[in-house]
Amino acid sequence: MTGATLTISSKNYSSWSLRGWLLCKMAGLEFTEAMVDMDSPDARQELLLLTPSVLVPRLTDDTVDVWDTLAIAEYLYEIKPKAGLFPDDIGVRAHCRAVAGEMHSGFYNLRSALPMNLKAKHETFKIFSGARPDVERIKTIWHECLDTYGGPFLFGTPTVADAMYAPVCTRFNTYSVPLDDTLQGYVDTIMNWAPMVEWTKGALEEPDEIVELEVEF
Ligand SMILES: N[C@@H](CCC(=O)N[C@@H](CS)C(=O)NCC(=O)O)C(=O)O
Repeated sequence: MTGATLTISSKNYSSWSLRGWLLCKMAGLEFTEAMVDMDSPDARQELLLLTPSVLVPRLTDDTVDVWDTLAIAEYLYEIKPKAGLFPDDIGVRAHCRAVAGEMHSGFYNLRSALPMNLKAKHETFKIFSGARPDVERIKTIWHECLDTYGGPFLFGTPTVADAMYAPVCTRFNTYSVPLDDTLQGYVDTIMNWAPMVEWTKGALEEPDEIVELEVEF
């Protein structure tokens, strides 16, 4: 097979698919989407079995196979160095990697208590006490970045960090998490960002009720 293919699952529910897809868009990669068909267990199984981790996203670029979101980010940064996926300055780049890594390796309580669901809207939602420190830590990270680099994205222009936190923006919207003006401004920036608008449109067009995915992602 030639060219790049990104294997993803539900646009409504799969936060890791969203991250991988945003990264490919930000890199300016020409790629084909391979959707895991949630209505067909056989097709889903077949596609997922192609992915060593049995998880999505998975990027296949000619003979190169990458199946972890952070690894996809680093691969895209290497093949598209001018796309700005990471900041130019080495210190700022390290900060960006730390912020992106913190999302990649943590926030389990937030991810399980507030699953991504772009179609849903809860006007009032009591956040499980275990997830509250995650919410507060994310608010702190965002404030530090926006104050230091001046916004509108975490590091000024879109970087890997924004792709990592974009699903959190959708969750804060879905579950009406109270935010101050600065943080709400950041959430609005992400939700109105062209690739995010494109992804959201796809999510809203998906069939309803993929019940087994009403859990963490
Ligand atoms: N650490 C992995 C996490 C990937 C992950 O958990 N993906 C979920 C979807 S959001 C998945 O593939 N779940 C299995 C399934 O859909 O059956 C990464 O960075 O890519």
